[in-house]
Amino acid sequence: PFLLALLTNETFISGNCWTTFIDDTPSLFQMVSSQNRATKLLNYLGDVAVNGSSIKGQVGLPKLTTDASIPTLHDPITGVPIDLDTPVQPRGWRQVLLEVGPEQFAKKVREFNGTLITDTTWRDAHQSLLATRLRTVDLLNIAPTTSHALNGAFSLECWGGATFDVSMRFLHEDPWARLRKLRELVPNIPFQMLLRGANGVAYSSLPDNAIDQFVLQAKENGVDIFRVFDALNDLDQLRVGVEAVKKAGGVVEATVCYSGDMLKPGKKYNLEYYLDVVDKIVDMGTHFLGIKDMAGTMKPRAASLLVGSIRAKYPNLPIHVHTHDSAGTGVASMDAAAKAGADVVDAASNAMSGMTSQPSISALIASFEGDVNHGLSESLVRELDGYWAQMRLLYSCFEADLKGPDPEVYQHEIPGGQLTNLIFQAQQLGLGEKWLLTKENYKVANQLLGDLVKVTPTSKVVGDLAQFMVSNNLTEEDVIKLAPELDFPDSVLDFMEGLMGTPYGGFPEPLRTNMLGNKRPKLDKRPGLFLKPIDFATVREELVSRYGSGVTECDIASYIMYPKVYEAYRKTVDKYGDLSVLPTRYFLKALEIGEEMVVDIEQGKTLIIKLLAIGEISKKTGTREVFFELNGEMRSVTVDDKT
Ligand code: 3PY
Ligand code: ZN
Repeated sequence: PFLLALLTNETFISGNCWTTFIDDTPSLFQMVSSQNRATKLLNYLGDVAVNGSSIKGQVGLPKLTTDASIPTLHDPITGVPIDLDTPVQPRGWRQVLLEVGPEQFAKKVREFNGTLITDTTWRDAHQSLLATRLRTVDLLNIAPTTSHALNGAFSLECWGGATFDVSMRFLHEDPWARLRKLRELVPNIPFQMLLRGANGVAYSSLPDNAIDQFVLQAKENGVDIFRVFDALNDLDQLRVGVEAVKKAGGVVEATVCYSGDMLKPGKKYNLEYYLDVVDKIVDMGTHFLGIKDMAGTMKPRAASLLVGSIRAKYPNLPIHVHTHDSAGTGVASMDAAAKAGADVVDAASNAMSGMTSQPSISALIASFEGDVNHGLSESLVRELDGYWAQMRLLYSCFEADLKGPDPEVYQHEIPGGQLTNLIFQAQQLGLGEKWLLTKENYKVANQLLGDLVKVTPTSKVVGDLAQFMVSNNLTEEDVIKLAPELDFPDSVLDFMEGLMGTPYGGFPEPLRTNMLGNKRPKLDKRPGLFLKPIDFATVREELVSRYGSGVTECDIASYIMYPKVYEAYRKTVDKYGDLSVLPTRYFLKALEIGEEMVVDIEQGKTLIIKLLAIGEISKKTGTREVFFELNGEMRSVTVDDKT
């Protein structure tokens, strides 16, 4: 391509060039790079045309077959259409944060007369309903509208949790680029991320300096507020994340995870337990206290009791409550939390709410009406929602197809995102009838492991053990008796070794000893104390030698968090280029013969691509030639036929 660009360059053809010609003509390289990008994209589209989409978890095709329309917002008072190019008035909470810093920001939120709302649509809602598959392009398309419509929101939860892993692993996107691009379009609303304490956004602990470096990059690339939790409420593990956020200058929301139903007599995790954890979190120092009800088992009366008790003890502590609507009581619980003194509660855009996701913003606003100020406009929230209704159709192929609330969550205590995942896996494996058994065994596995606080990664441990029991036909007694011989899933052994911290009340014995045998050691302190600190210079050198000098601190953070996933992601980018620019329906579905699509691969560089024909399979190579028209010119790519 470089030679072609050179040979068609007018200055070069005219002979009017001298030795600095190449240096003086950077457009030559831009042209080559655009051509390379276009060819790579055709490789992807050709592959989908021949083999169909290979995105993991996709069942069927998107139901939305047109571009999603972006709703026009109207001024709630005058009804006049809002011009998105005019700055949002009045200012949002992010300007407050930037002006006064985290401490005063927290104080001002505490002083707000009412309860603010965090919109989780861009993170937890799609993690819990659509297997975390929402792509950057669909967030960017609605970001300017969101910036106006939700100007009064406390925050947009938009990063961290499973989104980091999934965007690289399954969507072939750079999570950091997502964050930066969204940040540019939303300057007024604080961005919030979910950090799994000493596990970062991974599934077990990393060296402390890896967490520090990751959090610093997250802060510098656009995250304002860090909800930091530890899946076992292990304070030593939590502290690693909290200290990293403090050092990076972010807003700390150290969080207590709420598991089960504390109102049930005899529960291990009762009010006294939670209040003790809260005391320790307060001692640690935090700007906000997070309460994370990841399964949606915090009934309204429990929300009142827990939030009310903390409020009474700590009148100045800002409290932020998170829930899931799995049992159908999410709105009632958040309403109760607000009335008991919570400063912020979580909800999601209506079309992305309910069931395993967060409760609906509009329903929450309706239940606040007349009692609780919240700072949002009901009509703007509704207008914005039109977009998300279309997204549910676009991402229909990742739906777990839940039909209604599952009050059984009070028994099995499966977190929202995991519940969707397990149902989906059971359907995929044709194990519909085994789903009931999986739920049963989840309870059994939880008891075997000592009744854990269940959230990533411990919820995965319990889920993996439950599935292991189902697929090997094991009872509780079998697991206990056969523990020394069984080949348990890695996650279970990681947990038993102590790589996720220490559970409240200690590890279950003798099961721990029997499971680990002499295969694994038993850590008696937090894992970070045993892990060798990362030597960043060496990691940088290694990545530069593989990927060139453009390696950034964000690349280093991605690689440390998920080395194999990062390597695979780089390989895909090398083959197909930056796929994040491709409209979702073409990412997931083949073009029809004769169908034309438009894609902006970079600013000012638009490709018009038409699929012309798919050639016969070559018996010798097993490949097909796929013919396109690219900006009016015929192009073809050769694709392996894997069908
Ligand atoms: C995550 O860690 O990804 C969660 O959403 C936990 O609830
Ligand atoms: Zn959640």
